[in-house]
Amino acid sequence: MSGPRVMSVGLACVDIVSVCKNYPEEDSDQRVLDFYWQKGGNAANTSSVLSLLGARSEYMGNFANDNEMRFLKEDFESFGVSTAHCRTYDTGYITPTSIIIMNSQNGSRTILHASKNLPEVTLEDFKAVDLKNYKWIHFEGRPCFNTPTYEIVRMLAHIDEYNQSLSESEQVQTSVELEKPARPELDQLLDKANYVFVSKEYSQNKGLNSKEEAVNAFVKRCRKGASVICAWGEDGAAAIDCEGQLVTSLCFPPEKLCDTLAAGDTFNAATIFALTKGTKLCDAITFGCKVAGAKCGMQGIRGLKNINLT
Ligand SMILES: Nc1ncnc2c1ncn2[C@@H]1O[C@H](COP(=O)(O)OP(=O)(O)OP(=O)(O)O)[C@@H](O)[C@H]1O
Ligand SMILES: *[C@@H]1O[C@H](CO)[C@@H](O)[C@H](O)[C@H]1NC(C)=O
Ligand SMILES: *[C@@H]1O[C@H](CO)[C@@H](O)[C@H](O)[C@H]1NC(C)=O
Ligand SMILES: CC(=O)N[C@H]1CO[C@H](CO)[C@@H](O)[C@@H]1O
Repeated sequence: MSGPRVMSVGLACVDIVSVCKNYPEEDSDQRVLDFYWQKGGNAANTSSVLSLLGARSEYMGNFANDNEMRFLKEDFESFGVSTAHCRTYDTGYITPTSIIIMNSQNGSRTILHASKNLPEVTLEDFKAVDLKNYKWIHFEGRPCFNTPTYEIVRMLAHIDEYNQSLSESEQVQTSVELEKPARPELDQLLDKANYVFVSKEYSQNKGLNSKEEAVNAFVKRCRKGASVICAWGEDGAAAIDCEGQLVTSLCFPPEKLCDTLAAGDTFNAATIFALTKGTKLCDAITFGCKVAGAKCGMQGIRGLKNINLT
């Protein structure tokens, strides 16, 4: 595969899904209708979609040394996503796993997260990445656990330092995704990257009630020349470009709505993909909405490999 290399840094986890006829009674015993494992995590999904669209895509995150990790590695491989810079922690760690009980009557999902503090990626690990091989590095806004330093901030500063002496075309572009509202530390990332993706949830939590309100508010906290992008479910997406211009896109509903999980990750991946090709921000978010809309019309994301967008 050729073309620019794109890295997504963040979490990969395993969702173990049991689809049940009804939500089970406590202490009962029954067969399930369906059972499967699925790779999850925002950065993991984003890197997979980038690869499906034709980017040279790499995922960077930490692995535990267990069967779930082997499942994840195989899954990344099946998407053609490199995991060359992932670090494996040997003993005492488990892959973050969610047990999901899906009620087939109404689709309700009961989720049990299991996470034993698999460490976050650190600047020290990230320094092994030869930045000259990458066009774009995307960071999932992760929580800052019990460490005194916020490693994502340090990694972004490291990229800035690298960029400083380079011409614009040689610089590595950076983006961050701020999705989960209950993490005030994510605010620190607003002015640290070139492109900032803020989610609807994240915006609503700050009292912002539309995609336009959101980008107008957040751009004031981004750094000079940065762009802010906000997807808003069926209301499409908005962005403010580096010149302060507001641009919007409608959503592109599929013929039949099938599965909206990971629509946000798909939007982010498709928008980044378009931007790496030099597409203008306005057209990039429209492409993002088209691909995300197509994703909503299919189960999972693999079908994105064959979509034909007009
Ligand atoms: N019902 C829908 N029909 C068509 N497109 C949709 C629909 N919902 C979301 N999208 C598209 O997906 C994009 C991303 O939406 P959004 O971020 O709100 O998804 P989400 O449901 O939060 O996804 P995730 O499950 O990844 O968190 C939107 O900009 C829109 O283009
Ligand atoms: C699904 O049904 C259960 C009761 O069986 C109910 O508690 C739950 O709120 C419902 N969820 C949704 C999403 O409708
Ligand atoms: C990742 O994508 C899968 C579908 O391929 C989905 O089930 C899962 O919820 C997604 N994870 C996130 C964090 O969006
Ligand atoms: C593309 C990009 O993010 N360039 C940044 C590289 O770092 C300098 C600071 O050292 C920023 O000013 C650029 O915006």
